[in-house]
Amino acid sequence: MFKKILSICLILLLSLTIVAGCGGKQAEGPAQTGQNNQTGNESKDQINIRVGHVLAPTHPYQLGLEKFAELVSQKTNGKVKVEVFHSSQLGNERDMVEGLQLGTLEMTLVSTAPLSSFTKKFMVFDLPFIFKDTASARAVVDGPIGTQLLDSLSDQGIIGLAYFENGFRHVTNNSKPIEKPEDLKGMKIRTMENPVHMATFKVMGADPTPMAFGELFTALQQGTIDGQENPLPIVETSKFYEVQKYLSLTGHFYAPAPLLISKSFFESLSPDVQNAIKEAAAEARDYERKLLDEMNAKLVDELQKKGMQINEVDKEAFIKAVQPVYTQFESHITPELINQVIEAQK
Ligand code: EAX
Repeated sequence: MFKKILSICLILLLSLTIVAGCGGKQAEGPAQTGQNNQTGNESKDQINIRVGHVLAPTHPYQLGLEKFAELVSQKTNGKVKVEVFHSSQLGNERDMVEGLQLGTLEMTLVSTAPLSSFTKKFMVFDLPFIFKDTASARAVVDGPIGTQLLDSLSDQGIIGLAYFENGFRHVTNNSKPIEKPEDLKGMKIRTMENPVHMATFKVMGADPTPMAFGELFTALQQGTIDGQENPLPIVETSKFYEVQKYLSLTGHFYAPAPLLISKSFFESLSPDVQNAIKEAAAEARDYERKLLDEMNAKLVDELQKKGMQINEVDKEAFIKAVQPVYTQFESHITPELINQVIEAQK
């Protein structure tokens, strides 16, 4: 009897020491990355940054971020390691932006459209046809207006580093070429989760269906939606040409893509590391845009070769049809900011 009690006590003691041993290690692992940085104690420790995005590993988002990682490592003599996660591995765009606020994620690259639910003024960039061409759009986002909007994210616990680019968005679908707004009548078109985007397709008679990017390919494949709208590099790298027949060059929205970092994380870094990150962001932005320009120069031909039927549209008819959207969102964006963006392109 005594022996039995003794062995039970011994087993209990043993398992208690094992449990105590495990408990210590877990706390250390993933959290350390952030925690270590958050405490600003960067002495000899490696600083690890995770940056997430939702697009394919062949898209300029990924290639631009890999360039960013390379530059940050160079500028910090290997002290800062940036790991890039593509294809929504770290969540959809909205999740990742919230992750920056909570400090559970260090960085993300997203289109501006999801930011309208964090700062309404960003909707000025979502207004249809507000930008006349790529050069004008880049000048506006890199100028005082774009900078002011990025800075406005600071109250939300987010720091905007630079504007990468997604680009001008075009409509694809499986039923017919879209030449004028009425052709969209009754079509179920996937949009980003953004009120201006949805209102724009609604006013043209379509049935806007907001959806996270990660669900889009399957929805097109299964035919739960008729079409979607994205820039050509996404139609190519996300293989939408496999599930969509018609591509109509509407160019209705220009999508800037800001590179964002968690404010609490950024402020835990030393000034030299902060500067390295800012410099690398600007250089990688230019690199990403150059890749997009090279891709866009040849994609109409390539997508045609891959079987897509591509058409130009009656742009004036589209611009006329979407004017009510400006009136609808003027109070949220302010007429002053809308005019500033238009004037800045003159
Ligand atoms: O920012 O969701 C979309 O259609 C966007 O183009 C994508 O999230 C990239």
